[in-house]
Amino acid sequence: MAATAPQVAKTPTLDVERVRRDFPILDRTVNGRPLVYLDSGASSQRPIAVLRAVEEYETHSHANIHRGVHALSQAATEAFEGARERVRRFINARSTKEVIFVRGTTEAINLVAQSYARPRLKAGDEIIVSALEHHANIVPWQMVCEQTGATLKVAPINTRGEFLFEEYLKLLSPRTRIVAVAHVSNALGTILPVKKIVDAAHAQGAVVLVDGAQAVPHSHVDVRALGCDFYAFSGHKIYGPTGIGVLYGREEILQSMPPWQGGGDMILTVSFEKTTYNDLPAKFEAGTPNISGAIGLAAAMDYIESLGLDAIAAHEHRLVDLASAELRKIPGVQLVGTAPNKASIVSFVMDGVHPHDLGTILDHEGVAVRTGHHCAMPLMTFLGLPATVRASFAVYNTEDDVKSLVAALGKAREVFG
Ligand code: C6P
Repeated sequence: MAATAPQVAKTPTLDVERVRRDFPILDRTVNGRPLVYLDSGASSQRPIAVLRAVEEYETHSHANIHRGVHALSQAATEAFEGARERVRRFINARSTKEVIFVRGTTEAINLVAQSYARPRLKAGDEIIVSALEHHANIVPWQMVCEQTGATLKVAPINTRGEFLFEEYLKLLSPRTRIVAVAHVSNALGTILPVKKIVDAAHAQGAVVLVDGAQAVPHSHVDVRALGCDFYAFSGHKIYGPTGIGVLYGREEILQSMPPWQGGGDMILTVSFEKTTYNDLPAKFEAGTPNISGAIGLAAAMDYIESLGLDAIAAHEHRLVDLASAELRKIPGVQLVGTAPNKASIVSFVMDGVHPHDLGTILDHEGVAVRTGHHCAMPLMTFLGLPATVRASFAVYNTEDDVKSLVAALGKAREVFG
């Protein structure tokens, strides 16, 4: 019998040059140099498909939704609700009732803090966050603790930026009511073991919110497979518009929560004696929403899936590995955050040069990076650093972008001696 050929796993590939043609902004120059955009962790650029979808809607179909019997209002409502269904499929939620449109990750987390946590928590209850959280996943919980007397606990990390799962388990107890963790750290790129974190929290009866702002652009997110109770993300980091984001919540939990904001669309009936509230998801969407934002977000999801999330992830991993290897070769440069399991982000510092000065020099060379504490001041304090330089990669970045970053750092080394 002929031997069967060994199965070789096929790495999905991307035609990056073709992808780059979808992003007109990448053709521009900055300070006389071709733009090298390495700040997609802050906000990614939008492909023509998203720009067109928004323009098309604004030009030809705009009206307010859920309100008019006229054709335009119905078309706008259909497009908006179609976008909700698109999001549902993207994250594999059970129902569109579980997809709440919000302004972004920050608003999603505040909604959960004020509508889920505030009415339930009391002195003696505990909320656990990790040590690497963005301020958006710290401050809303601190506010709830002030309002209710609950206590905030911090699950530690090590100096490589890895989440210490065993230490987290020690913090969990029947007092734990909420666990709120990032899926991917915005400052270091660490991928957290979210499924394990969720399972352990559920075993103690706690609910889990996952801040997925830095995860959705880089990997398949399946909220049902993760088993999380809430999942939050922003449109503008996933090639969509600003001012739109998503809160996923498990239906039975969302049903049990009171509305967060009051106004139009979230009501069924209003009288001065008694107001009744609309069903999900409208209950959490008071007022006119960002209609074109939702439509743009849906177009971004179509775009990403047309390229393939596996191909995107594999491409970005190659760039992170290349950048990490090249930066390690530069004298005086230290990588910050060296967890083996990382997504799309390389943070670093250079001896004797403040990250802001480095960022300015890189900008002169056309290289856009983010410098600072990355809205993660407690993480910076833990690492003993005021700030880092962060290069964050997206589907349109290339090996040449990494070379430009390295060359610009060489210039900085010359300037600072
Ligand atoms: N991080 C960054 O450069 P908003 O601003 O609501 O869209 O997202 C807030 C947020 C929440 N969680 C994480 C993990 C994030 O990365 C962000 C936004 C940007 O890292 C801007 S500070």
